Amino acid sequence: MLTRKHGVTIELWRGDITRLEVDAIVNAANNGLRGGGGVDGAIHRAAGPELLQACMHIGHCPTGEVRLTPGFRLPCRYVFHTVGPVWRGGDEGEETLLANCYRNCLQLAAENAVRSIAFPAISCGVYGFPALSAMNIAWQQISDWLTDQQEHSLQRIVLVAYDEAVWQAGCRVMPGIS
Ligand code: AR6
Repeated sequence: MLTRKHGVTIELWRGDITRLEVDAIVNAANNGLRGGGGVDGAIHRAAGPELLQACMHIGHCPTGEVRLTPGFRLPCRYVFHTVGPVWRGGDEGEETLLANCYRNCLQLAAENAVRSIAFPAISCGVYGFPALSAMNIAWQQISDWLTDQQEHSLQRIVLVAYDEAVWQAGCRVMPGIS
């Protein structure tokens, strides 16, 4: 499923993010950048042990922020490690923190001349964020960011739906071709 905004192609794609040939993929990491399960585990397995070494060198990443490493054995050039919020019912700033993840990744992409970037559904697995609300935030942030930016390098943004709940939520949130 695909749409366009300000000349940028935005896709909802079903599959494993580690297989995508894009300039940068986003990892849904933890504050310690120590690897883990879910998409984090898949990215570390595909990238090889150098990725964990690079993450350990960086150390810590606050929730909502992002840190960059090379992609090592992945087909992408960069991995953007962002830390989504743990869902605690919605009264602890979770929506703002998730929005920060998307905005900070887009900003980092522009700073590194990234033309294509793929996002997993940050926080929608172990961290328990409701998929529909998370996909709404993702779409809103991408849309607002593209509207705000006069000039940037991005040509393609992929929202990766790995599970059915995220796919269904993405289909509801993404507008048709415009
Ligand atoms: N490609 C794309 N998306 C995936 C893949 C994949 N290979 N594997 C899982 N997903 P999660 P979180 C989806 O739990 O909720 C880790 O242990 C998955 O279906 O990976 O942000 C970290 O170290 C879900 O929709 O991330 C942290 O401790 C989405 O990715 C913690 O989990 C996010 O699920 C972060 O939790």
